[in-house]
Amino acid sequence: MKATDLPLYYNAVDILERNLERRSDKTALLSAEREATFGEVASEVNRIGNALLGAGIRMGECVAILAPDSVEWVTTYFATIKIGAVALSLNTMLTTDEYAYMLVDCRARALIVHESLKAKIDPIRSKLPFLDTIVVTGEAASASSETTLPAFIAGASDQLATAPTHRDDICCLNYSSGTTGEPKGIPHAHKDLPLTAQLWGKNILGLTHKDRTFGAAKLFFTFGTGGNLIFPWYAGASAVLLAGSPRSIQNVLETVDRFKPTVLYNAPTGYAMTLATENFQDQYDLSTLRVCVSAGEALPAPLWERWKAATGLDIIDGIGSTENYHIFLSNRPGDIRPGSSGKPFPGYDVRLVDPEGNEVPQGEVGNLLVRGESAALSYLHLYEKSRATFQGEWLVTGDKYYCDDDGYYWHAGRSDDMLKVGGIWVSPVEVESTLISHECVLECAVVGERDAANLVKPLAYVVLKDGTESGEATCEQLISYCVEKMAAYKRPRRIEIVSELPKTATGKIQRFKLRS
Ligand code: 3UK
Repeated sequence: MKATDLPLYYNAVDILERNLERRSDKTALLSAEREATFGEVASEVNRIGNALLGAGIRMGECVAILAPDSVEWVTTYFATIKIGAVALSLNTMLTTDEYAYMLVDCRARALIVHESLKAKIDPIRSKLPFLDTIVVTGEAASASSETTLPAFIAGASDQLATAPTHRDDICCLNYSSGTTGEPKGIPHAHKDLPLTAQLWGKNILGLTHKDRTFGAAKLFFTFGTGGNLIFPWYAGASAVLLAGSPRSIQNVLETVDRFKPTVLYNAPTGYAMTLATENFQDQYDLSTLRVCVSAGEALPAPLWERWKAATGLDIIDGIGSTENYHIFLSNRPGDIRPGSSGKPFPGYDVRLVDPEGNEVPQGEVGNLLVRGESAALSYLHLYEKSRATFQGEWLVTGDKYYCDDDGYYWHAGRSDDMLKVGGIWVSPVEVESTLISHECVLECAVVGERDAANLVKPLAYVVLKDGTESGEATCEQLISYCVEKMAAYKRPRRIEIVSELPKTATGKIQRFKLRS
């Protein structure tokens, strides 16, 4: 499938509405809180869409969603897309400052926020001149003085015409962490949703209307939005949503046991954590699963083998990125090389090049470039970074790879210092600036350290100020300090107190020395 196979004027609400003719009464979403059929979702989408129009939201303007995975997340998302506005999916684990940056950067005009996350937005409301509509969702929302979702859509019609969007118009925006601070806004077009659904969801994963997907990857990541919403619906399948934390492996296993999905998405850590749960196969019924998917960071071969031995299930590891919307290099059912990211598949081409841009010899490590029609065209408001990443047809992934003699691609690290921890970006620079703001820290450097499952976790080398106690208590205190100041997943899992850091003659910290 090519982008030009889609109508010139195309709106991605099609992913939902294509199911109305034949499957209106089929359950589209399942969750502990609520279930909804395609018909019910579509009618709620129309009501929210009308309410957003009533609030003055125009085509191209941003509507932010900050909520746990839920039916309301999904209805708000598609309502925004249907009226031609841009759905901003916000990571629920960030800090107030990060939300301020994003909401200002994209000039969000409306925000749908869950009651449990509202406190993170309250302190910055006066700094958001464009944000004039805030709608609160959740059980207790009615007790607050804010507009609740039911109040917002009260009286709104369930009939709504689709905005005449071009297939290249932007429909959604996600922010991805940068090396040195500002998150990068990544805008995707309407066309990118059906394209990735067809190219990977249908052609590689083989999704059909008989499937039921579940992702420990949250909807606010495109790994989750694509894998656990867009792709199943494109194929007429249902999706299972989990509002709770996927970090609790019990939550994930209980959800599988209860809602019986056929496809499970997770990051490598999720599989490692499950395997570390004693007798998980006896406690939870996983027999409905036909295949598992791993992405976010490389899945080590031993983990693949242990999962296969414990469950009989294959894990399809594929590398994707927010810039490409989803997976662009992948293993596939019946053709898996454990430990590798598989092979390119129709719709995407890859190249491995040296720093000068020349193809590297077979078997050697090179920088991975990818070409495909689902790639974003630039970052929002970041001219220099955009030029470095989006080079004409080719996108610079920042990953190092080599290709074995049989054509399978193997991840060989990043070309920047960024870490993928539990499938989510952690910037060592950000963790370092947090640590350095602590009164006891003189200098520090953060690198990735491999744990028992061979997955990367942040490790901080810290030089303390004179007179500071260098015991375990200080390390614990520094870790708690990080949890207070940043999203908890960014905290160093271990702190090593050292008397000095290795440096170049010009005083630059030599991270590579610390890594070895
Ligand atoms: C790394 C992998 C080795 C790699 C994502 C699937 O992770 C996703 O998007 P992000 O923008 O990060 C992209 C970067 O993460 N990575 C992802 N998957 C793998 N490295 N093996 C893998 N299987 O560094 C890549 O450049 O957060 C993954 C689908 C949608 C996504 N957004």
